[in-house]
Amino acid sequence: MALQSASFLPSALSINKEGKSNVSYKETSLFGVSISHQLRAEFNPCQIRSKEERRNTLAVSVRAQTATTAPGIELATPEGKKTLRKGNVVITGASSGLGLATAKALAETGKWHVIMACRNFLKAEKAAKSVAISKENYTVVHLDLASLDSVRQFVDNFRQLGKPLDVLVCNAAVYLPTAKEPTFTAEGFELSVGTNHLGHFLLARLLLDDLKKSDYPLKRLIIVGSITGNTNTLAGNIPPKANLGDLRGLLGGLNGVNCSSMIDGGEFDGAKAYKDSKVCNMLTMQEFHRRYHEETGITFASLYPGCIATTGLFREHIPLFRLLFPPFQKYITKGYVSEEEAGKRLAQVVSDPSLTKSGVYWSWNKNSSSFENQLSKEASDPEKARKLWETSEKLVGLT
Ligand code: NDP
Ligand code: PMR
Repeated sequence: MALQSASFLPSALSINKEGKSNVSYKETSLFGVSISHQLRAEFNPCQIRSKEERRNTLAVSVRAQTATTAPGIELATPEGKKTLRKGNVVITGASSGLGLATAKALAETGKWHVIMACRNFLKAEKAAKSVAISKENYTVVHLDLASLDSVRQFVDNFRQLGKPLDVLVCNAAVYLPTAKEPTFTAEGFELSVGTNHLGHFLLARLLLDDLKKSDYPLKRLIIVGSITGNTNTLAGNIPPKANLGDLRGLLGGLNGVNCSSMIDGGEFDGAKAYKDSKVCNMLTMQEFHRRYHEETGITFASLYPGCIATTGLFREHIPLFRLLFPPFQKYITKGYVSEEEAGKRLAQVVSDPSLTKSGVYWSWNKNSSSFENQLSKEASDPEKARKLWETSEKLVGLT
């Protein structure tokens, strides 16, 4: 496929990195052209909420749930025919974009109950209503991946619902391409890697036990990856490129105080941090596969759903980027997919009985047919995956 071809970077596409001094302005780039713009005021309510406030939100969200007992795997119809019970799927970041479109695609089949794991309870409720997911097909449970306490609390709250876990989809992400300085999670990890990788790493590790217990025939753990983390593609060669190096920044805790906030130990770069986090997502999926597939029968998968250029992922980018990015992807790279189409693709990885192969990074061709894609050398390096796993375990307090 043309877009999956070998490394290629025309010099005209090179991106200049930031200027040094001005606090309210930074240099960034739009499609390879260097431009300046005023930074937005950074305000992240998740970061400033007190523990007390967070506990209250959790209490509210748990109260709003409808507890159900775990049904057996087969349900008898009035005619005595046995049918498969509804599957239960947890989707992180289901309040917008790909996560919401996937929740909708699965819920409307009537075969899935979607647990929307979201940091903003009201936004998630409104989002579910806006795409007409009916009440009996979803439950919102609070999850802020930028806080490991919240991840642990989510797992407790999920278990209190009394539903088995059949599929976990690690979808939520933040992308901070214009940030001049790093911001941090509750535990002090750089926000993009802390949220996209470490939060999901802890969540997936804790919920693995629940997946193991499920009696559902399709048990899956899916972590959303991306083309931009894969340097064996043109998109993955647009600077700044993903590169985890020897993980020295991660080993130091990504705190930006006595060590770098970047995994490779380099200077902070928000766009690179996102791409690095996607490499971590893809490596994590393969390490799960190596460690647990044979023993548990769980299918571990990652995917690149296409370029969904209209989602909230680009909310921190400059307005000009947000204006030009969708037509650029639609008419020039032809890599664009709508949220609806991308949602169907991820829903396919969740529920298609033919996509049972584990350890696969799925992509789709121009006819929207799925195929097993190749990961870059770094994103498929087993030694790096092992080191990432062991370091992440320590950071999230599992060892
Ligand atoms: P969106 O911004 O629309 O969705 C991201 C979701 O993540 C939102 O629901 C957001 O919540 C949630 N989220 C962010 N931070 C946290 C947190 N701390 N705790 C819990 N939830 C959080 O982006 P997309 O739908 O585009 O992104 C979904 C996935 O798809 C990501 O993994 C992304 O890397 C991947 N992807 C996207 C591509 C694209 O072209 N858009 C291409 C390839 C991969 P809230 O609504 O509260 O902000
Ligand atoms: Mg990219 C050739 C195809 C292609 C594809 C499929 C993408 C996907 N992009 C492609 C090409 C290019 N992009 C080219 C030629 C350029 C330079 C003009 C370019 C630029 C570009 C920028 C500045 N692209 C971007 C950005 C972003 O800020 C996005 C990003 O990297 O976010 C991390 C992005 C993306 N391009 C994509 C996809 C899917 C993204 C969103 C990234 C993601 O979610 O991983």
